[in-house]
Amino acid sequence: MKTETNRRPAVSPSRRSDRFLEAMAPFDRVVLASHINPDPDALASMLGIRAVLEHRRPRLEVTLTLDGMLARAENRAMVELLEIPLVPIEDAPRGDGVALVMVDSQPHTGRRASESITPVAVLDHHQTGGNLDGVAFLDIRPDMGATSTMVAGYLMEQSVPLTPRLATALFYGIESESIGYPREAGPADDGALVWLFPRADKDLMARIRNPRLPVSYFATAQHALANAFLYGPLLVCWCGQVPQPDIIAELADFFIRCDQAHWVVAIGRFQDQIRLSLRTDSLGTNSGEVLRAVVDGLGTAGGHDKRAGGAIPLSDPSPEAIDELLRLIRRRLFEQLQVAESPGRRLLPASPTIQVP
Ligand SMILES: [Mn+2]
Repeated sequence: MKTETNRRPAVSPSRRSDRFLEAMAPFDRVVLASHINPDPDALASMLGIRAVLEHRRPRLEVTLTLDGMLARAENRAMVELLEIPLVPIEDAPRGDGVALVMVDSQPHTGRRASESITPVAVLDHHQTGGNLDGVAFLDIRPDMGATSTMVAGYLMEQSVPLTPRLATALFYGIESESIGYPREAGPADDGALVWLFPRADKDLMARIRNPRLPVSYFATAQHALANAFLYGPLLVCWCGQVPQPDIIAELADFFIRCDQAHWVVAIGRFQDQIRLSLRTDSLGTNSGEVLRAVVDGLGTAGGHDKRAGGAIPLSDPSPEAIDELLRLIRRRLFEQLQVAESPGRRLLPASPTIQVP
């Protein structure tokens, strides 16, 4: 009698989480990785996938990794308060029997420090156009507002018991990803938020949302306010040398609420890179594509409808070279956004200072 034990079943399991677990079956270790400088969605997604794996494969070893740094104070608070154990990506186990699972990111999109290993599984909600050759399991759903929403679905499907910390992480992962107006979230995200909220630790959540901020945060905000310029509907702010890279995105989110601006580009220097964040106040334009065109040949960029980020390595860090680069970026922005060339005007006059009262 012919055995068929080595053949895949004629009908694959229909639930995504079952197919994900099937892809993990040959492995005894799993390394979870995300994009560089992980955000709450990336961190929560790793935590959630670990919970799915630990529930269904208790003897599996699962490692969560950190690529780059925890930049935002909120992200550092999340990792500390929820006790998320992160191993630097370069120290993670590798080799035979180890499956790399990538969440909230895709291979070869410029969002990672190294691409030396092809993942076995990729879960993401971005339209980043990664190179997915050789990836056994794919779950990429651009209609989802957060990878955490997809992972919450896996937890529900697999009846994984939800700890308050995991619920807090996933709730914050979705919330922080869908903040602002118009919202980039849909019914699935809202359904997940409704499921998670009663189970989350609201005190921990409040502490994560409101971490203490260093003075350098306010200094960068001051620099950006003093160096914000309007070119028609485009607001460009120069943040200067920044203490951590995510503050550029934070300031872009701050300025897009300005009633004079429909587009915001925040630009700053972090180490040997120029970082950019692009925001728009309406849906229907692909910010990621706009920013990719702006940095074409200079660096990398990616993003969603309303929000995009990019980086340009500085080959020449002299002030003249940086000025030249900024002029080029501005010209390309005008072109991409069809904004007429104009000299630009300062958003704010110089701020008067008073004596220490
Ligand atoms: Mn995300």
